[in-house]
Amino acid sequence: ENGIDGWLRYASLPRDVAAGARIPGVIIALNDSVVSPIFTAGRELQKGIAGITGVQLKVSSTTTGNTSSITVGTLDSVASAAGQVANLPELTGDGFYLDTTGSGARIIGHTERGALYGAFEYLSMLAQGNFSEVSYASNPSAPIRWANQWDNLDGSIERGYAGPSIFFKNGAVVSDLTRVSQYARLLASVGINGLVVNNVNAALAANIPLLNSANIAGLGRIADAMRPWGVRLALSLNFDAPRNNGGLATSDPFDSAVIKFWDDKTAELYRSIPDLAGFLVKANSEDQPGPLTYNRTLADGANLFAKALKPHGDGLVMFRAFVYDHHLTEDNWKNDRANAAVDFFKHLDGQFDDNVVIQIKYGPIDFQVREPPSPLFANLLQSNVAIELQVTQEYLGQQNHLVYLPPLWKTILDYDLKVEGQSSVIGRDILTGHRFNRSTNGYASVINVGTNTTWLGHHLAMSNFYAYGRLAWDPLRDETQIVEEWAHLTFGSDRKVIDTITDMSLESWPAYENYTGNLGIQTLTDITGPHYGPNPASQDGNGWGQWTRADATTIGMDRTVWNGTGFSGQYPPEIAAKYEKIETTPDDLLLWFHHVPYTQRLKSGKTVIQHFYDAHYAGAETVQSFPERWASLKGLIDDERFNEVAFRLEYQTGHAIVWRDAINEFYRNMSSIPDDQGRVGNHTWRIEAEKMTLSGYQAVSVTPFETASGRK
Ligand code: BDP
Repeated sequence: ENGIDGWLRYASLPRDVAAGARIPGVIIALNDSVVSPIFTAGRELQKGIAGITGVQLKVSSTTTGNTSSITVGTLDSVASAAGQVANLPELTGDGFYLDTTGSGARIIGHTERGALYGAFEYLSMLAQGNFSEVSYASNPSAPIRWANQWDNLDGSIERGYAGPSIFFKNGAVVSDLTRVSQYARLLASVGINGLVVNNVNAALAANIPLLNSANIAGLGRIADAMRPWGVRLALSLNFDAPRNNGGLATSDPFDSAVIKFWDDKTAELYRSIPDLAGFLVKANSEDQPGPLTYNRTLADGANLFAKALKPHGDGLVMFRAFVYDHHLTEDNWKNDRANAAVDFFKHLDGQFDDNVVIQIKYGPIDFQVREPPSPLFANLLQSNVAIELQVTQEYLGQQNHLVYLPPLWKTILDYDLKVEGQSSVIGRDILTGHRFNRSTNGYASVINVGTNTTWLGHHLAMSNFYAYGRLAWDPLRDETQIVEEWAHLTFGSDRKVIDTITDMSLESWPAYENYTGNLGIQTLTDITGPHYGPNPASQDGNGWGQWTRADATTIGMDRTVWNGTGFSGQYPPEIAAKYEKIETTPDDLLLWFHHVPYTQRLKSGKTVIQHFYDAHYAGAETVQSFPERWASLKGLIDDERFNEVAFRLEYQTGHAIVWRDAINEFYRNMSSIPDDQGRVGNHTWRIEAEKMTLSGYQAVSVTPFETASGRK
């Protein structure tokens, strides 16, 4: 059990449970083309049922007499093989109908991809020992359900924590694409239908050869490997490719040679990838080129690609709203990176072509442990939008820490922005397209799997991948139910195993927030490096704009309209009014919106500084219990995964203490206010290196000082 099958293990059911199985006699998959998701569904059903129940079924592509069958197809193919389907509920998008009443099972997709999703749903039921009779339709909340990989052509992955790329090596597409089809299988099983395979930083020198003919052929092979799973390939583009690859003097989107370059390149891509899903563009941000470089608007840039895609079908331009100046100066009190997305995009609303989608990070800064929702969701009423999440745990422990993310995502998806005074819940109303009548909205998440057999580096991190797909399909789904289901599929039916993993997972994000950055101050990791360990000092005094504005007496960013950066005014009036005042701002975002003394009282009655101290102790204490709770599962799951997870949880307990003490010491040092419990500085549970007998080592001074005791 090395993790390679993720939640698709199809482990055999315990004998007593398997005894209840009603397995039809044959699988009928109504398309025999090997690239069809329906063909794939037939094979997957065969494999899954054999694993789960031990029954080896035949797969046929035509109806076979009277034997009870599992029939999988689209509405048309099922109707022509077995007659009209009566009382079929409404199907939309990649939706499916699953009917297990009677002697067989019928799986009907609104699209071929939908049929495959229905097969996975049926297998998920069986794998959980559920043989009940069901008859229902399930439709996706939105058409765009994509994953993003930040893979570079040299095989490295930006913010990837599980080894090198499964797609690229040494400047080219790898020859063995086995892992790519395995990845596509996992993606398809949770309803993901598009994958951007390369880094958004497409103008990095290493990535410039992406559009040469050998690589376009390689991308075609990747698309071929994913097609049977209904996963379409998309690419991140370098805005300066006309200059870098086309030998032109400019990349100005209005220049006719530039337009021709993109038209020709797009046509060439479609020859290799006939079902290309589209492009992802990071423009004018963090040193990437873009239309502003040529005095054109961001909309002009996005529409350039939209027009190149248009003649070929339904390809989309995912244009990122992550545009900001990373050379901001702190001298001006009003400078605020959080304002950037609305400042750059609001006035362009209505100017994007209909196949452009604005891809918006969940919060206004950058995947922090807690952020308010991006106000851009309330400011684009005439544009397609998608939310951008991160499964890869940049800022959030890099898969060395267990952090189950759906509770964080839910703070955004369940948020009601009350646009124009009407209910505007981000997941339910905005991303579905219902609120502003959009038909091309949805989801993207940076996943960044690598060649490690665990995919993400930590077996337990896979719940985030699984949950991402589930929530993109249905943002109203309950995060507890999702992790229980995932744990059942991944580790088996033992109740203690499921409950322990579920409880630890649900406690993990609040704990991580507690031992990193509290009250909306952001994660407090280093800013210029790997975004991993504690380094609160690095937050200020740089151009990136993730500032805390902490000094000897006060902390927090004043983002009010009346006195601060004006950010709160980017929300609709009701929301803006709430954040404008300290009294109505919830504690967990206090320091996001306000600059206050360390002695400011929270709604809880504690001061800000004492909350910091207490939260850091509480968070670290929660994760100290993880190894012991995990140890109680020994023998209930396989040793290989048991040991690997135990190792990571043990590491997390240690790193949580490093975090706890580093942040507490830093702010005690800065504020000179002692912990009223007398703990800070005492390093409970810690063994100091300088107290050990060191052989072959010597103590040295450490920067930042607070990450070591006694500064050594
Ligand atoms: C930041 C990452 C950087 C990405 C950037 C982005 O640190 O690696 O390139 O976001 O999303 O969080 O473009």
